[in-house]
Amino acid sequence: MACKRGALIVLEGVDKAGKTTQCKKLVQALQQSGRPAEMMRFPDRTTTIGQLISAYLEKKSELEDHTVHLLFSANRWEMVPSMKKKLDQGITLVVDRYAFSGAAFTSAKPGFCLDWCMKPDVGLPKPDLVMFLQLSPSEAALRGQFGEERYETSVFQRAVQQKFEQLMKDPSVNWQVIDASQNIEGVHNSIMDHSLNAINTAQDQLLGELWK
Ligand code: Z5A
Repeated sequence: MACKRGALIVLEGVDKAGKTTQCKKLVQALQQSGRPAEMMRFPDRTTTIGQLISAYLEKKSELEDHTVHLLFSANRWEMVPSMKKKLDQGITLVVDRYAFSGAAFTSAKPGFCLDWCMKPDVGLPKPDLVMFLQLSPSEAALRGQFGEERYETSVFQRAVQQKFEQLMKDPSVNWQVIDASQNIEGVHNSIMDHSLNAINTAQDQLLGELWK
């Protein structure tokens, strides 16, 4: 490593928990404090694979459930070379959803187990910090109706939440639960504290491999 590496920071959470809002605020705050930072999001709908996923989420196409699961994972793997390059350059990556969403969403479907769903993402760059934005379904409902996309129903979101709870029991991942019912500034302050700790710790450590 020529310089101290950046940290890989992931935000996960249920629908409308404020992930995108907080990723943007975090990147802005880090940049303003002189720390190089960039935002990424999964799915990344800009690539060829991402466009297949986007059409599926928008219900413009149908894909077999295993197939779309593997496409979500491939969409992460295709970004790994550029992620590693940026982290090596000292850039902190703030990521809106990652492999945990992949495993939680597919394993909430009938006939899938969490173990199988995690397999395609084993070995991805391991986040230095994963913050789960916790918000009750009633509080999420106050933030507006569900959209038109696939998966945006309260029954499915409850099943996804349970899968996230199972994933959070894994001590090999640095999970932090954030109370997302606070106002936007309050949530941001908690996220900033955890992120600064992770950035300081990560700079002297090698990047790990997820679930290995
Ligand atoms: N998916 C999958 O199946 N497999 C995978 O591997 C991956 C994803 C990676 C992608 O959706 C879908 O793909 C997603 C999971 C699945 N399906 N679902 N559901 P996406 O990433 O394109 O969009 P999203 O993640 O569903 O966005 P979201 O959850 O709806 O929103 P959010 O990012 O958590 O929240 P937000 O956009 O920042 O805020 C929502 C609203 O709340 C907005 O009006 C804000 O102004 C407001 N807000 C935010 N924070 C607050 C606070 N603190 N107080 C009050 N109001 C607030």
